[in-house]
Amino acid sequence: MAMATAFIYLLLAAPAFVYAVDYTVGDSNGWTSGVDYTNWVSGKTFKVGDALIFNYGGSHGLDEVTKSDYDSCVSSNAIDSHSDGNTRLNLTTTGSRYFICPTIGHCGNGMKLAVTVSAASSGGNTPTTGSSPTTTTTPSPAHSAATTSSCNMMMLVISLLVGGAFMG
Ligand SMILES: *[C@@H]1O[C@H](CO)[C@@H](O)[C@H](O)[C@H]1NC(C)=O
Ligand SMILES: [Cu+2]
Repeated sequence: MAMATAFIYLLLAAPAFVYAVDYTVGDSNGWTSGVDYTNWVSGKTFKVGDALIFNYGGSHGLDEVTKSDYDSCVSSNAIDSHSDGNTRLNLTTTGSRYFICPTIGHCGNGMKLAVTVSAASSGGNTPTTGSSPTTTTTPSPAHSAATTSSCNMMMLVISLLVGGAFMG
């Protein structure tokens, strides 16, 4: 039974990993001069669990800054600075993040990136209430259609596992 329960949690947690995306900033160009990062960002959706990977040469750096410093290309109050040439940033919280290159003139010429991170997809939620595999719960009327169908899916999975546990 413990095995079955562990398996259910694995199934619930899986979507968060399935949809996590590692974004290489600027794709093959990397983090450098002459790339339009506003264009690179457009059409992309960043979610908690995704990561940004910055690849850059020694003439560049990576500073995370406030929006106002991003707007005015000021790196002296950087929240965080990196210069290792291959920086991975895990997006662990929702909200906007701002990055600039601190090398003189680069940010002004467009070497700056703003991303907005939204919550992970709802399928990745982990349950907070213990729905024991041996009890059946009736979806409450408050459930949305989407939630109800995922509840039904859950009950199916649980039934299969409980069935499997008895047979095995
Ligand atoms: C970022 O995520 C990767 C992959 O999930 C993990 O290996 C790494 O330890 C994380 N880094 C930090 C600083 O949390
Ligand atoms: Cu630069």
